[in-house]
Amino acid sequence: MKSARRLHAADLTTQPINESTNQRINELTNMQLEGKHIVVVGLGVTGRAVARFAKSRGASVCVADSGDAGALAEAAAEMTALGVKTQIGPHRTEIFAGADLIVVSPGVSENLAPLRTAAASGVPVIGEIELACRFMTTPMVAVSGTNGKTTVTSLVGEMLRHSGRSVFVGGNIGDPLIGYIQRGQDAEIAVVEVSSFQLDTADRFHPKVAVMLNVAEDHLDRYPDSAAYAASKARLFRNQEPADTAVFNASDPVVRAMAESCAARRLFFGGQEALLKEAAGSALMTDETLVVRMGGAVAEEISLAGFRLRGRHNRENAAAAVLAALAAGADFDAVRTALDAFAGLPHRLQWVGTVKGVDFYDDSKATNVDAVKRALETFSSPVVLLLGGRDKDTDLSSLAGIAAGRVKRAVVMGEAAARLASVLSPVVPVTEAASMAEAVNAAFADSRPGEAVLLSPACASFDWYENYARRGEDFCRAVEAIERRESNG
Ligand code: UMA
Repeated sequence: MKSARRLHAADLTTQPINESTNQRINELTNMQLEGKHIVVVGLGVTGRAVARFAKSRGASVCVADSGDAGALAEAAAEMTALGVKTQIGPHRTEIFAGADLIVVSPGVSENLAPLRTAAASGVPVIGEIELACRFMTTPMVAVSGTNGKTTVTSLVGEMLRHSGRSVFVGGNIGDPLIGYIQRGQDAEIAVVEVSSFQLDTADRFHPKVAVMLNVAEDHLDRYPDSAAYAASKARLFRNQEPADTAVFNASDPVVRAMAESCAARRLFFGGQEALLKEAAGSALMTDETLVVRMGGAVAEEISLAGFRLRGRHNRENAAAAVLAALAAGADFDAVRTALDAFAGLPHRLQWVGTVKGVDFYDDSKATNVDAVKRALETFSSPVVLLLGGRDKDTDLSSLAGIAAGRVKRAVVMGEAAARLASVLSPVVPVTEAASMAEAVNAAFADSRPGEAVLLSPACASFDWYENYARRGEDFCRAVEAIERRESNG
């Protein structure tokens, strides 16, 4: 387990790509991919989109993936049909050595030994976002943070659409930016969700509006400590200028520290008026409203009475989205309409059914401790909590304090089951389950009418599933099986 240390301002500055490497990238990306040899790492959503793009620009492309050939057969066949080579199996140094450019997927660490060797010999190693932003002409709103990114990205997109703008919504949300470029960049504005992994390999990424929602402990299997993770997030603002806008969560100390060194116009949201006073614009949250002030204008009130998402964290998401959308040209009426119309997203504290008075919620996207805390805070009734998966080396100990008084039983599963059981058993009864169906059945057996069963795993899904969505779907299937059983019996 890694210890978190305090964040220092120096942590928030990262080294730029040096000038000679940058020149090489420019030569390649000034529409001159033709005839060049590009190696793409990862045959997932990103790698395939990069390969299609590079191939369409006349490059010779090879995609390397260290995964299992059987699981990747379909993706590999698509590439072969396009004339793209694939190299499945452990990454081999010689594959990378002959490249003119290497483009890594977000899930691939640029610190892999063969990539470091290639970089040391002068081959540029960049991420998909970096490649994309060399071609991007559409102005961007970029949203990052540990939790809430997809909700806010979607909300901003809706607010701009309701304002009559044509919008591309993509990035880490699932539709890579490079795919949008290949399709011809036909939107007036792009709203892009960006992860720390994507920011790590992006140097020239320059959003007109950048939003940082929160920074909590996550991804410590990829970063040496929490400060390194926060430094990676802070890269979101590094190319912003005074004509740009940055939106910060005033209640989050790590996010506030990022604002100190940001050159853009700074907008803040939060629940404490005192923290918003110095801002160029702000959204003050109360239980039922947002009081929005942009520049010297008179404050405008936005009611949250019709906003259907639960919890304080979702009011924060609404506030962030409102500021970002207004900064990107949305109007107040459209913002209000979008907030009222927004029904939430799958696998994010999503109600999936009620059986014999027990409510079931799928929060499979809660892949870190902070997200579980946010979810539990929205319940006033006792909760049976289902959690577990791959724990990403994060500190799980604070779950005990979060669960105490809120959780009546924890059902643990997956690779982290034993760690979770040792953390939680001093405060709540714990059951260990060997499958999702077993976990859901155990939870239901211990629940009474008026209570809730919540899947909010605090861990990644990759021990048992392809991704968090598949895990959420498995949870929903188990709930449906109980529904059928109970209605028949
Ligand atoms: N692989 C290698 N070598 C390695 C590691 C992985 O070859 O060292 C291969 C794997 O075998 C696999 C492929 O890389 O076949 C997967 O690449 P990837 O993990 O980058 O996945 P993509 O399908 O390209 O999806 C990525 C994002 N995934 C991650 O960041 C882990 C998706 O975010 C994103 O939607 C998509 O690009 C489009 O931008 C997912 C996510 O969990 C939802 N993101 C994290 C989060 O939100 O917390 C950051």
